[in-house]
Amino acid sequence: MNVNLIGVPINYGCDKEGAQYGPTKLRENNIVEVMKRGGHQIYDLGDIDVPFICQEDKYACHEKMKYLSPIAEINTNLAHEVYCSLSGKSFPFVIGGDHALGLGSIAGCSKYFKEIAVIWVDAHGDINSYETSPSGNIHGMPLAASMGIGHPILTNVYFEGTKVKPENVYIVGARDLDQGEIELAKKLNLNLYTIDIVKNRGLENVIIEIINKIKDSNVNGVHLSFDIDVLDKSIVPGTGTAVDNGFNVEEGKFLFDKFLGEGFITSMDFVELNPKLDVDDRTTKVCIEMIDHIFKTI
Ligand code: 5AB
Ligand code: MN
Ligand code: MN
Ligand code: MN
Repeated sequence: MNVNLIGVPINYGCDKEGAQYGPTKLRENNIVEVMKRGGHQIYDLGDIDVPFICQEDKYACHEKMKYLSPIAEINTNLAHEVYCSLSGKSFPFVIGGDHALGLGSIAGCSKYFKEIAVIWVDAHGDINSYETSPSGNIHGMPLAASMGIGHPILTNVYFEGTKVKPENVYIVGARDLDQGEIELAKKLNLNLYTIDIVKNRGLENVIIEIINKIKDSNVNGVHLSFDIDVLDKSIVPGTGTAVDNGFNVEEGKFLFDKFLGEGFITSMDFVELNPKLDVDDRTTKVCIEMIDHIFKTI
């Protein structure tokens, strides 16, 4: 398979020093060579441009959302790169950087396929808007914005309107949801598989249910967005919002086996590595191990 590797060295969405070094750190650790081990043709398209914005200007565009305008710009460029990759029959593999980039990936995927499903694997829901966000950090909002909820500057990134219908969104592994997110998930009747549900019903059963639901829906593309904080806090010290009671490495790999083995995933994000917070490169090593597994499975 042809794969386009796209880096997004962004930390404006998490407002924490270090997440912007994710793509460089992964390249230093031979991500391209590791991806090639799966027998794929890898094209490293380099990094999306992330302009420097000083801290003082973080609320320049909106009093409750940090770095709104640059995040929208960066995501527009990312969306087009994802769209062009798909048009050229290459699988987009987007590495972060914080999860604000999910907005651009989904927008590009949606423009190409029209009807898409999104599998959001994350300790968090990332379905806040500026009204519900406790932090003003946009990495907690991309999935809501992709469903058309939030500020128009976010919901209209790349093209006007909704990128993915709520019924086609699947959140897996959530265990740290804000009150407003819980209410929205109820209101939209989202396919929300919290860690409690996954542990009660079994990871395999949950994955099979999601696969069947997606196959029964009329989508043409499936975007898998993987936030490494879905893994347990003890495994990923190098991420900005680590949460305990998460998946172990084997469960993470199992999830990729099942979803990627199905052959219906058409693009992916791999986000939220923060090398500055890492301890002895432990999180980088886990990321490389997962990426190795992904490209041997895909
Ligand atoms: B991540 C929180 N819900 O909105 C917020 O890492 C955390 O992309 C968001 O999943 C975490 O600030 C965003 C408290
Ligand atoms: Mn996330
Ligand atoms: Mn998260
Ligand atoms: Mn995070």
